[in-house]
Amino acid sequence: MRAVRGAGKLASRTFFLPFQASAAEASAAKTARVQPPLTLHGYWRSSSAYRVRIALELKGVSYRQAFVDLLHGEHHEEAHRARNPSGYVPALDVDGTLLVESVAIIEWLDEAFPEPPLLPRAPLDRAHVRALAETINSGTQPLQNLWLLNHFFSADAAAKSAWGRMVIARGLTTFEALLARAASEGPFCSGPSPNLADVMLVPQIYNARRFGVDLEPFARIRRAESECAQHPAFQRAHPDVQPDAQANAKP
Ligand SMILES: N[C@@H](CCC(=O)N[C@@H](CS)C(=O)NCC(=O)O)C(=O)O
Repeated sequence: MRAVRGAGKLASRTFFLPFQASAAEASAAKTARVQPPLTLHGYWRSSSAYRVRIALELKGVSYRQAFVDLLHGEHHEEAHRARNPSGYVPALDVDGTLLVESVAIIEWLDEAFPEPPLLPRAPLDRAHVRALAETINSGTQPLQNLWLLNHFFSADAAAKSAWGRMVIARGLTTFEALLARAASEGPFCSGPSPNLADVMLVPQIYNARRFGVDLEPFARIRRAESECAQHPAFQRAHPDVQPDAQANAKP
């Protein structure tokens, strides 16, 4: 496992109180100074680690990355199982406390660093965004993760691909219908700024492209994704710009 300090590009950011700081600025600077050291154990192409990178970047908190190479099976090693008993990435080390499960990690981040919020204020809107998140988190990604694909389809690359395309298209069909139901004006999944729904969607679209899913039927999803693609936090979190990204990597 390799570790790169400051891979989040914000690690060296210095916070100074402006001469006449507003209450919000003062509180943001205070939060930044007392931030615990964070280390994200992940892998460039892991969609679950990608979610956490996006959330960290949206929050503007500094973090370092340590890499667990899934292609070489490093996630099965004892050292990684000690971090995450499931053997999955990501795990976030918060000053010695290990957090696992990307959605739990993102919700912790949202509570520890409230600005900008990743969930809407109104309870019904929160339930909607959480439903979008779960459509990906429990309804789509677990059906196409490496473990499941290797377990059921290891010898049959074509069947593996067809299965992946089917389950991802199914999940995105639900996601698109939920977006339509809320009739948000966007341009993000549920309003004018990105939130948990976008954090979950973008990595799943990355996987959809890897599996060759036809995205044409998903107009609302494509709109939100193209808005996210222009957002610096999403750009910094993209797999291709991570220090452990491998040229010519196989899926
Ligand atoms: N529900 C977990 C899923 C984690 C997960 O599936 N991680 C994948 C990468 S995206 C992994 O480590 N896969 C290794 C494997 O399947 O063997 C989370 O959200 O953190």
